[in-house]
Amino acid sequence: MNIQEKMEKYLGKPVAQAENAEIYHALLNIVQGMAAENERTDSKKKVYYISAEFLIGKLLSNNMINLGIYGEVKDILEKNGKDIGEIEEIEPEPSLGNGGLGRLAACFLDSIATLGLAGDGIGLNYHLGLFKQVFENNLQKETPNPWIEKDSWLKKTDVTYPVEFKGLKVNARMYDVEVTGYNNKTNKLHLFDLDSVDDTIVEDGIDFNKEDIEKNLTLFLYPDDSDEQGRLLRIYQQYFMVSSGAQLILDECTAKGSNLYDLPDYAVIQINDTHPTMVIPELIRLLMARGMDMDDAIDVVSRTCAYTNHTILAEALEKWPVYYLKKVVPQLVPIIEVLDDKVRRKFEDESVAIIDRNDTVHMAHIDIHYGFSVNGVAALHTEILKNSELNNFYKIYPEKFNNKTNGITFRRWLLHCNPRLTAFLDETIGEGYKKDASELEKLLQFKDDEKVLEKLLDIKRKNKEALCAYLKETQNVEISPDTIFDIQVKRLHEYKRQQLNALYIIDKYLEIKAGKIPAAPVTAIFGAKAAPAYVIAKDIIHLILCLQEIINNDPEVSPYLKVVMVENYNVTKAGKLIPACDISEQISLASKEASGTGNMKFMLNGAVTLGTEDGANVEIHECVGDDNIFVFGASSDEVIEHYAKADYVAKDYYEDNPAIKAAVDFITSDEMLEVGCEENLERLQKELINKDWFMTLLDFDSYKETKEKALEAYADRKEWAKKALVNIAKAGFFSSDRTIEEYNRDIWHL
Ligand code: 26Q
Repeated sequence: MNIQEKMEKYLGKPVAQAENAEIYHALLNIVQGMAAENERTDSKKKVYYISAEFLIGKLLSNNMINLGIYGEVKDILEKNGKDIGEIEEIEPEPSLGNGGLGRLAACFLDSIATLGLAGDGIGLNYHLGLFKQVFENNLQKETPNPWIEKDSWLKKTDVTYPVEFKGLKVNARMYDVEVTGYNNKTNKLHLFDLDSVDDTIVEDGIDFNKEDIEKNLTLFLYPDDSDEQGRLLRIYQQYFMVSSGAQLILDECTAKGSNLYDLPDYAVIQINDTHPTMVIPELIRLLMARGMDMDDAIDVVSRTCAYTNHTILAEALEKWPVYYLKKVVPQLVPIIEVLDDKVRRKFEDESVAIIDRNDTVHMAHIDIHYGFSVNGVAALHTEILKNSELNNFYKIYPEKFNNKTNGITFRRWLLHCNPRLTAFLDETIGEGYKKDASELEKLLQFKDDEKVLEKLLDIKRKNKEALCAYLKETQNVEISPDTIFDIQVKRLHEYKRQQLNALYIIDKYLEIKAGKIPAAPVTAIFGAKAAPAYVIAKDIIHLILCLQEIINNDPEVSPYLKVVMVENYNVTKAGKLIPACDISEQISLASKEASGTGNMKFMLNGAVTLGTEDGANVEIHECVGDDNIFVFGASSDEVIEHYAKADYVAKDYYEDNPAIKAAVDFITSDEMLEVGCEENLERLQKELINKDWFMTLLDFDSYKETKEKALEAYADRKEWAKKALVNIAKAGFFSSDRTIEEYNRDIWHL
């Protein structure tokens, strides 16, 4: 049966007569069938990528691309008067992650399957993804974000495991999502869930009531904030995930013939940040329950587990009071105490202890002592871990530390999101780059080819027009493709410095009002969710929304400058924004962004980076050279020194620099107060003047100067097209296929 026949068999009618929703369900069903037929047969050793987040995004089109049927389906739909874009709209987006870390896990699953490696994901089946963001009165409001329908990518399995908490025993059920490889076999993402979760309750802050936990356990994904509320439920979630995952791993390995003493020959567990760290004591506990000595169990587990660190922000490193663990998982506490005791016997240094003097468990310390590998996610980040943040551990275990610079899957972030560029690359350099991303460098030979450069500009133009139409339809904003699209999309966090971009916009607004007309009109586009309890982050969103209202409605200014805050930024919207970008804003305070992966997506789609020497920006800079990136700001060494000496005083910059003063003062001007809330704006202004922990004002001049250079450079269209070409050509290094090959070569050894 061909695909059209399969569709019509499922539909019971011709494609032309079916509704979009019916077609979506038909395709879902067909794709699931094809994916299942392609299932990988297990090899002896397998990697388990365990993560509290898998930000997989919509799956239909990506799976069709990977199965090689996307073009055919698109044609069938077209012939029957249907549009694949409209079918894609029907699929709800599973937002099972906060941002970079969760999206990285999704890209990795794609690459593991594409490279034909045996590797499955283990995570949680949240019923509500990260909240849906709506704007009201220029403020962010959070609303529930359900995604599970009767018919979805989730397949209920018969696999269940008992999970025991203090005073409560539950059953975990495994659901599987198929992970298709590009022209290759299908792996699995295992998501554990409770059968008893109640989707109708949307409340936070539960107590120890058994029923509460049974109804709530997998209901929510926790936003990456430092909110105290609900932290206990997070421990419940984490333990539920790792206990089910550990039981699955032991079952699969024993079924393949492991006697458990040889577990490392059968399994390697990659721990995605500290969220799954309890898998270490839990595995030790389960091995002991199966008759192993504690020392043997510790040794086996230590040779099975590897840890990835994704942050150096102290406030994001997970620490749990022993008292919390005693309340939820008392069975792990004696094990963690032994692990701590062994560390304390070996090392006098208090800073490497697992349980500190305040009876708090440092989760990362468990991973480092009792895992065999510790990796950072970009070269600079790994160096900072080794030389400062984790230096005391590096001195003990230099051989454990290694770098794995992040990557992105080109199937989603090029083939799917940018079909125009993909088709052009196919024609120009052949299709080899789809399996070997380094072949993108073939494009370099066309660096001076006028036709190629024109074509790249033409593709960008069309992508910008498509984005204009999309924003008009979804948000009723009008922007022009004749302006420079300057885009900053990522989670809202002070260290990522959306406020620096906003201060630049205010400065520009004030210049235009004073009669200084810019040479090139700019559209500044933002997209960002702030964690609900992160007050200053929400104030920054408020600032941007107020600027949007003031600037876009000012006839003197809006011909030259517009601001768009895209509502509910998510994976789907990223796919529409990134191909339309001219300037990619990557402006975190140097040393603070572990890697960034948005930076790579923009580069691959021919945007030019305006960025600090932070995270993977440093490697992007090395790849494209000085002429094809705009770099500004204090270096990470300078920043680290400022922190060490505590010598950065924001107020000095505010008082000594008239442009900074004017921009910061504007935050509470009459114009702003007319559209905004005094409380929020004043709080943000005070924060910038009196604290500015992420040194926004320090980099303001350098940012402004460099951004002006980028905007000027844009005017020379041919030179700009060359920059875009070099960025695309050099993006091969940032394929997650390369990253996964390195994980396998250095850590997993599959
Ligand atoms: C912790 C405790 C309680 C509740 C939530 C959390 C929590 C949840 C998510 C803490 C952190 C996260 C996510 C972190 C994250 O996304 N880090 C990003 O990881 C990317 C992939 O490596 C990097 O590219 C980014 O630089 C890094 O910020």
